[in-house]
Amino acid sequence: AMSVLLVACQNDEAPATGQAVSEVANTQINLVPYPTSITQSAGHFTFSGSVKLITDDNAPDSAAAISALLSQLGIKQTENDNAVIRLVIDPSLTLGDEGYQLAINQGIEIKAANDAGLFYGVQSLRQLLPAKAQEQYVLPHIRIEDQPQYEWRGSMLDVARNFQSLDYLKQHVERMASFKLNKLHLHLTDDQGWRLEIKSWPKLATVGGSTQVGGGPGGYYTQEQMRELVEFAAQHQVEIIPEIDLPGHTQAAIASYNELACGYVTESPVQNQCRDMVGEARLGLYEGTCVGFSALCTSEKPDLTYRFVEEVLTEVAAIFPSKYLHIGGDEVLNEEKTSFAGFITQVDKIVASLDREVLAWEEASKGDIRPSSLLQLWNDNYDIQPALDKGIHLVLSPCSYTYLDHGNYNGQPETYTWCAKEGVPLERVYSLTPENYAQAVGVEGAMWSELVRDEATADNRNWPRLAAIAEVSWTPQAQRNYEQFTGRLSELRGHLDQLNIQYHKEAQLNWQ
Ligand code: TNX
Repeated sequence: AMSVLLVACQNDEAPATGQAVSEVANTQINLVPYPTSITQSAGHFTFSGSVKLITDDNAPDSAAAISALLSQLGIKQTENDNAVIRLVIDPSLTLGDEGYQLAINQGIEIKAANDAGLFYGVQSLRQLLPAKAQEQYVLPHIRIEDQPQYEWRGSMLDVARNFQSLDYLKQHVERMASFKLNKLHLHLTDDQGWRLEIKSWPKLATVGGSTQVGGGPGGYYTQEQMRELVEFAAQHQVEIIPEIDLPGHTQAAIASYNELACGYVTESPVQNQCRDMVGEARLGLYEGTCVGFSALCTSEKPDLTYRFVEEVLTEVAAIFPSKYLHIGGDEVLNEEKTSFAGFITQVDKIVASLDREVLAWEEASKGDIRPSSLLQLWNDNYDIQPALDKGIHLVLSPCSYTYLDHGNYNGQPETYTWCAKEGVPLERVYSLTPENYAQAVGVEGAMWSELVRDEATADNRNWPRLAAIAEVSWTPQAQRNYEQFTGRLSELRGHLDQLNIQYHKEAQLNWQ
């Protein structure tokens, strides 16, 4: 009772900055993604260099997150402080698996039914507080109730075309978490690189991982490193979704084990400059950017092919605890070599035997996969209806809204334009309306990396557009408004700086 009284006294003080209370009551609340409901009332809560922090023993991730936030701002934790921040698990809350309630009044209290919800409450508090340490913090009296509309709020990194360091992946996880994104899809294998150690097929990594687009050293992750990432991500409420792209996009595997290939390539790859890929199959490493030419030789060598797939996926499942294993399935131009539909059906059986579900690109709808599978939609006009009729749900990555390897603006150098001639600007990303798609579980931004050679470029392509992906997947349509979104996001520039993000200096956010 004593401390409650002290807290109350502290909050009756006028803010040192001298604003009138009525002004504070109208504070613009710069949260991205925008929460379900905000109720602001007159008054403010003020604290300075220290707080008393009470966390919940059953919620280690949110406890770590709030401690990290306080130490970032140089706010000390003291036992008998008047200012109290409290995180409490309250199983009676009905805000879903990820929802939370954040109340700022006599102090700060975050409630949720579990650690994930509390963690997201902390992320909101992080955005309400200034990016950098200040002498005094003044927060409006506010009550936020919040929960996501969609369970899948994803970011895909293509680490196959160009390798990214483990440290960069961890950084990316932290940045995602601060915008409440929760699925990091790693495109681990492709023609230009195999990035995951597989102990039963060791050359996949040592040979298949030894280069990248344009040449260069490539690289791969050991299983131990990936386990470390999985754990780190879980502490940030991010699930790692591994993708092993099959049966096409497999040149790195073929270069490692030539016997996986048929002798020749029949279909010509889509792009004109790739016509000469037809003919005798390549057996070496590939550093170009053609797609669709490589394939496992399922039709002629089923035993070898399925043994390969089963041994690889068994190791993958042992590293990554995700419910879904992404098996690729995109852009196979030599369908008869791979017996494409039958192959997908068979791989689903392998995945089922591992107690997992299939996630695959939309073309995999040609196979007979379980209704519990997910398909990732990428062509804006693909006929996915037959899969929907089976009960299959969708991860939405329609390329003209979510392909972040396309330009932030019309004509941005080193970007693709095949899906959208004028690029995929922030406003375009924000205009995606997942509510218009049946059976969607959420949205994912895809950052293919043929043209992304370094971390600065990866950051530039992902940010700030991933913030729009976060809002369209978290916030219901009735509460989305581009003008307000840019107003809020624009104010969070310092927070992006704090995360060392080398974002695109978006003109619509006045970030020049
Ligand atoms: C298509 S979309 C691909 C990738 C490329 C990308 C480039 C899809 C499932 N596959 O292999 O990297 O275009 O934008």
